[in-house]
Amino acid sequence: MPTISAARPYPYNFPLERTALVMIDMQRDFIEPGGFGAALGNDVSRLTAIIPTVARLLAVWRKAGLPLIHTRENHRPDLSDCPPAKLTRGNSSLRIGDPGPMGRILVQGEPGNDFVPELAALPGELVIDKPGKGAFYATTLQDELKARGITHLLFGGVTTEVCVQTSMREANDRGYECLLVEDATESYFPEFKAAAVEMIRAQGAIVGWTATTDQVTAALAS
Ligand code: C5J
Repeated sequence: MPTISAARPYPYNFPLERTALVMIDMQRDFIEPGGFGAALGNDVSRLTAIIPTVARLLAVWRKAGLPLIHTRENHRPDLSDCPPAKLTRGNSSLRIGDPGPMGRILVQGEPGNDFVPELAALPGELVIDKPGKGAFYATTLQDELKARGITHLLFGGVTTEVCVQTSMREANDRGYECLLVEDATESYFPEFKAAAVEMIRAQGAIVGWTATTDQVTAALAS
């Protein structure tokens, strides 16, 4: 079984046949100017900067032939799956469902809702559309993981303290052994990312472990 010896707070073992990588919301709506993230007043450049690292992680994972799951935060075109509290929240004139430069904000099928081109899902890879911040809420993710016998999950994606951390906590509560790939995730706020990474691995991995893309790569090569 591969081990990431340098994982924090202590080494992380993952059985290859029971481990999946979950890449959270690497969508144009969060990462490119003109999307939901930018509409909320965020500078997206921190998120754009991790695209090459995430692409490297995906390439290593695919080469190893391991299951890769991508998520997208979005809503049906009639917004029937969007709670009013989410719809009215925000500090911008552009809200979920409104037309923006990349189509309707956070709506399924719109150009902005797609993955950034460098990180597109390949045929055969599972894509989970999720109406919430967590990847388990109102989705088939847990059934899909059970069907594949998955017990260990590595996480990357955006944003660290919102959809990534929420999904990781949901997974941890469901009994999955979770690890956050810390340079394959990012936040609009560096201090929030730093705090989330610390919270996850604090108290003896209370939510899970953390490691870098290089450390994951080295463990897979060994
Ligand atoms: C947010 C996400 N930040 N994917 N979504 O609204 O983290």
